[in-house]
Amino acid sequence: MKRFTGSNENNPREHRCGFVALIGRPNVGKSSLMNLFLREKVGIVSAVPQTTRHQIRGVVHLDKERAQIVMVDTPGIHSFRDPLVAHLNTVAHHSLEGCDLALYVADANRRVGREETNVLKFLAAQSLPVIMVLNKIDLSEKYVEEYLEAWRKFAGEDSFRSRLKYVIPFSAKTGFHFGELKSAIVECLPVHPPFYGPEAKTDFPLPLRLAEVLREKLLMLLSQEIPHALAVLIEDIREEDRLVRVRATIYVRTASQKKIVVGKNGHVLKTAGGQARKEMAEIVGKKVFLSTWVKVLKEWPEKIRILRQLGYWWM
Ligand SMILES: Nc1nc2c(ncn2[C@@H]2O[C@H](COP(=O)(O)OP(=O)(O)OP(=O)(O)O)[C@@H](O)[C@H]2O)c(=O)[nH]1
Ligand SMILES: [Mg+2]
Repeated sequence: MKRFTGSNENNPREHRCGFVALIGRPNVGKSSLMNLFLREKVGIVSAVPQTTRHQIRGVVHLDKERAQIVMVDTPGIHSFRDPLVAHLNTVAHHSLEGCDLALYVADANRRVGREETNVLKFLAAQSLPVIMVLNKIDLSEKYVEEYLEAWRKFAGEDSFRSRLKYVIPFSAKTGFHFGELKSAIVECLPVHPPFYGPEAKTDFPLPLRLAEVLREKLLMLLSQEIPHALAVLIEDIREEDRLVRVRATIYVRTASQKKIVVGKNGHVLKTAGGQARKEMAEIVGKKVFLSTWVKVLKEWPEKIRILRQLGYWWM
């Protein structure tokens, strides 16, 4: 492992700034890592894979280090195939365009499997410098060596030396090696003035951000088979003097899924709605009145129109 030299020690007047893509398999902790850097929850986090469905940019202002990191969170790269998943993979792949650095995030607790190998091969075919972040080190560091070997095998020994800038055991949960990762990222960024003003946090549009908050609360309450079938669309946001009215439609694929999402006597929907309302209020800075509607639309993941409305499709 290489030495961490810290940001702009050599020339304190220089400012560094660049785009950093978070790339990895689903569920390894990419959004958790970004939220830790932003000190705010911008991307939603859950225990089920395929939580992130958008490319989300978050701006990390590091005044002391004279740097600005623009982090680009991406959906985890999958092997599974359907139009939504194909789209998620496309988002992840396109996220590297225009980036200065890739953070390859892996779960140090899990063996390098087939999906991981796909991610490694994809990264190996690029030319960006890479920092390997071996996350969830608070749980164990069992497979650290295996990941290093896998990089050598799939990206080649030369690239291991030239492109892999750092390997950092990390924990997005405890913040272990946060300072080291921060310094390593800054060191890899080009000298450039800030892209964003001091107030900027994210360019993730408000309706999508609010939709994600409600989807996260539902993911937290629901069982494993629902997540892929679930989508949230914010139909309307109306600002009044003292409150903001938000109208949301929750899409599911079958009537039985609707039953689960609504819950007995509406319990699931009420609980998720209540939790989402509080978090939405923090985002909009006003009290939120949230109304929700659950709609069954079997083929929503195949309907380009719906995917477009949901912000999952931009072509
Ligand atoms: N123990 C532990 N859990 C973590 C850590 N980082 C993330 N997690 C958990 O791992 C799960 C997945 O985290 P996410 O941040 O949603 O993962 P992701 O890579 O963004 O997942 P996708 O959006 O599905 O690609 C959540 O339950 C997190 O709380 C960590 O460092 N340690
Ligand atoms: Mg995510």
